[in-house]
Amino acid sequence: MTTTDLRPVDPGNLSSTTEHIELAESVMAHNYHPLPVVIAEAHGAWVTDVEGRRYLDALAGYSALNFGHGHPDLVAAAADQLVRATLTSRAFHNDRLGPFCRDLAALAGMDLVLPMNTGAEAVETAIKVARKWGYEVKGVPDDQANIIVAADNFHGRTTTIVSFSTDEVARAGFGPFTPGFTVVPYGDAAALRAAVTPHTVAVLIEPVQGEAGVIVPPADYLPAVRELCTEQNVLFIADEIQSGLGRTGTTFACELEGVVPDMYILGKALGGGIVPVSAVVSSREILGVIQPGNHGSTFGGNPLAAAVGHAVVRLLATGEYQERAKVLGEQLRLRLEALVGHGVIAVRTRGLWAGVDIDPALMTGREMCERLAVRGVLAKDTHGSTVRLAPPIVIEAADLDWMVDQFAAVLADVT
Ligand code: IF1
Repeated sequence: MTTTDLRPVDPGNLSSTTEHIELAESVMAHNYHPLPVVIAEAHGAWVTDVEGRRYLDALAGYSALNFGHGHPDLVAAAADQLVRATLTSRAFHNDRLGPFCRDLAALAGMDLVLPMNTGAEAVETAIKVARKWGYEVKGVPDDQANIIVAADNFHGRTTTIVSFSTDEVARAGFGPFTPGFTVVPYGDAAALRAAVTPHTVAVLIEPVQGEAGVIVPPADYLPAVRELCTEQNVLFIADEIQSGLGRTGTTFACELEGVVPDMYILGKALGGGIVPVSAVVSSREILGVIQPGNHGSTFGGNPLAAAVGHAVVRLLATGEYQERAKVLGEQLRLRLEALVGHGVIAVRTRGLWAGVDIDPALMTGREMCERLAVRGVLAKDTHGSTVRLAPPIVIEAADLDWMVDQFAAVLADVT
């Protein structure tokens, strides 16, 4: 934990947390219910609020900050590119995009990359690619393509994506919904097999479900999905937007089960926490169905995004961060498992990523996060009593211990 690199906070015209929150709430749509912390600076695994208080960031931008706030290599790549060229449009080539896509494809063991910006856009891209592949390669009759998804999924917020959400808060009020999706229980290979029809073009799943509470499927699930998709000529699309790029101790969560999907959907950490960068990465046969005019984006593949994304790929190519997530993840797992029976009902971990179910008789996940914030740890709850812990991979081992100490202290206060 270093304080020397932190400059004094400049609060501008707003001096207190309350004033900032009052302003924000008076001028913003109410689509979030943030914890009452107003962040002004962030370095590595730590953030500082407008009043100079420091917090350990145990959410890491929902894993968009796998490499921490302000990673020197990523900031350097961005700063260098900022003064060269930031946006060209895809109407012209730029000198950053080819090298980025070449190295991202190599990292993923695939052929082609389709760059976009946000995760939801990349999911939409994958859906379009799968449908077009279904009509042109598989021979599905026009407008009959079906994609199988899992219950409790989270893939983004567009109208099509919420069409196959099972979360009523995310979905209700936004119809009419896009047809062409079938929902089956997560982790149940037999249910998946039963849902496949001749019109099925893809299975779209998270290899570990994030929003659902860091749900790790049974060990034989992803291999069974792979086998079924191969056998039935169906694309296996892995949404690795949250699980991918080092978090689980491997480059992709699918690797943990020795499985290679047909398409990876990447986002979050691909932008290094600096700019939104997402991508679909797949084989030439599959992504080759996209022709000029079929798909695109004003910002997708811009040189600033490509420079930062390329720097992220270079960090991952060393394997250093994956290894660190694995080692620290083991420390996190051991420490959290020791809390089971002491206010914690269950813990699920995958690398440096944990879902902790708190005894609902003690408090909600939200209350736990409020109490953690008072103790200097920023985390986010999900579904009632679950708290997600996913600090930046650059976190120091001692800080990781301190984080769990705060978690244990909150529980000790109420048990
Ligand atoms: C929110 C959750 C995390 C994702 C997966 C696609 C996307 C996401 C697996 C879309 C986005 C986010 C978005 C954020 C909260 C968050 C989240 F709780 F909702 F599920 F991370 F845990 N696939 N996840 O996790 O990516 O378009 O946002 O770039 O929407 O409130 P995006």
